[in-house]
Amino acid sequence: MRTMEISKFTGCLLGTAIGDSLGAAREGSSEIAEIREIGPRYTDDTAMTIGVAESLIRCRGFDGEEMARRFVENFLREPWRGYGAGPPRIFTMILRNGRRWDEGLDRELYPGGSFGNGAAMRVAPIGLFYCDEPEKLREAVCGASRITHSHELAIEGALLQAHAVALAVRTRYPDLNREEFLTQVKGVVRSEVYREKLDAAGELLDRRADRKQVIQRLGNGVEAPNSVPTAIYAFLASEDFEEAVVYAVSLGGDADTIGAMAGAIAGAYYGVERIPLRWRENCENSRYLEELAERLWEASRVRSRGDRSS
Ligand code: RVK
Ligand code: MG
Ligand code: MG
Repeated sequence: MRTMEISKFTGCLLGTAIGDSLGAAREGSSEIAEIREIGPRYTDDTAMTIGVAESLIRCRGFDGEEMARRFVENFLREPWRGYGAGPPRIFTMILRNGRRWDEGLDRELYPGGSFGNGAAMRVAPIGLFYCDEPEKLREAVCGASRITHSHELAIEGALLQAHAVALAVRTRYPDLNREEFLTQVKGVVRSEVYREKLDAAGELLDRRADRKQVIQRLGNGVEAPNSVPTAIYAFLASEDFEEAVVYAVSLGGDADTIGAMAGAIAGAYYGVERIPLRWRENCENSRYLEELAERLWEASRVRSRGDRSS
């Protein structure tokens, strides 16, 4: 059990970095045959995923103030990771102006807050950590999103992605039932836009649609509703890890992020040993990501043991 769970946690974090690096290296190509090698660097998606994992480990669960501090510190160390427009401005408000993490600071940048995919792209460690506690998962995802993304659509996108990761961890390879997976994640969303997208994903899976139709119906943009369902679809439309991330990246648009999210779900289902060795060896910081996955798994076990004994 231990070995399988750690393999899934590791697959998820490495899968994020690999999908991200593959998308970052894509350079406009949409020909599947040309998308084979990952780039030397991952981007903000993985950098922020690392911040979420580090914070969960250190606090043995979600702590908004500490997670925001981790985001700021990691950003200051590597500001060149290709962050979205909003988060660095929010980090400045926290750092220089002493603003609190839970003030909904993104509402000062976007009317109603940001619905970018930045909350969903980094949420995978929460899906891992709370994989068998849906209520705690929801609470942590909402809190972690609000640091930079308080728009309902960004939060729902992050919830959907976190639940997809949690479900992928709980689904033993090769037992995936694609229809059942889609039905279960659909149960998490409340807004019409996500329900419609997930319904469309089911129809597209049934008729083995081409990429043009997939992009048209699901989207490939930087907005959460135009990328989270697309990443879930890429996972479900594929037969192995490699196909899932290559397909996700081939859809273009926000390729690093759709690649990262598809990679997180696929890695959590297939486990690290089913990720091609050449990618595992060439992925930036892979040793640290592996170590982080193991520590996250240990922290999640300690926490659930603590819950049972209290
Ligand atoms: C560079 C109108 C809105 C909006 C609103 C749009 C990295 C804006 C990663 C904004 C990801 C963009 C990506 C991103 C993650 C959001 N009205 N437009 N209310 N809310 N947008 O700034 O962390 O690549 O066009 O919050 O979500 O790889 O520029 O950043 O691809 O979404 O950035 O939203 O970005 P932000 P983010
Ligand atoms: Mg990025
Ligand atoms: Mg991106």
